[in-house]
Amino acid sequence: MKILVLHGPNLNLLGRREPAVYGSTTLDEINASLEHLAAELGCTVAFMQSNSEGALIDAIQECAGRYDGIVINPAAYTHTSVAIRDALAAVGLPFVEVHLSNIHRREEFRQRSLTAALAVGQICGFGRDSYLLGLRALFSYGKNS
Ligand code: CA2
Repeated sequence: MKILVLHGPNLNLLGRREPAVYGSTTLDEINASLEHLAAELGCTVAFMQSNSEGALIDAIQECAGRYDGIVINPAAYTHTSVAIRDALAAVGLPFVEVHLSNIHRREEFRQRSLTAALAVGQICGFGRDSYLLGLRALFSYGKNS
């Protein structure tokens, strides 16, 4: 099973800014943990981060025929991007939406996700573990379907 992990805008700053909100773990450290877990599960993971909506959409479209599923943190685009939602719908692959913070206990504008209704599920509020739980969940969903 091949899974793409997509990180949205500003997540490249993780561990370097706003540690009180997003923790002190860097994106490279999150990716390394995911690599480790993927090896344990017996699947492969690839990673992509972009601050650009169009680049994220291109990456989602390019998943067709290459990946079996997507773990995505669309970051701020979660709350705004009909285009990312449409790309996820068009590619038709199972995906899990993850967030470091619990978006449901934050500002009202963060509580709405345009993508979650298309996802297999959403995991939020567990920091780095949201990604690890997301990978585990997508892997077992894929194995059982
Ligand atoms: O909790 C999450 O994972 C979010 O997707 C993170 C987004 C935010 O817009 C969503 O509402 C929830 C923000 C990512 C920005 O990450 C930063 C990391 C360090 C410093 C500044 C921003």
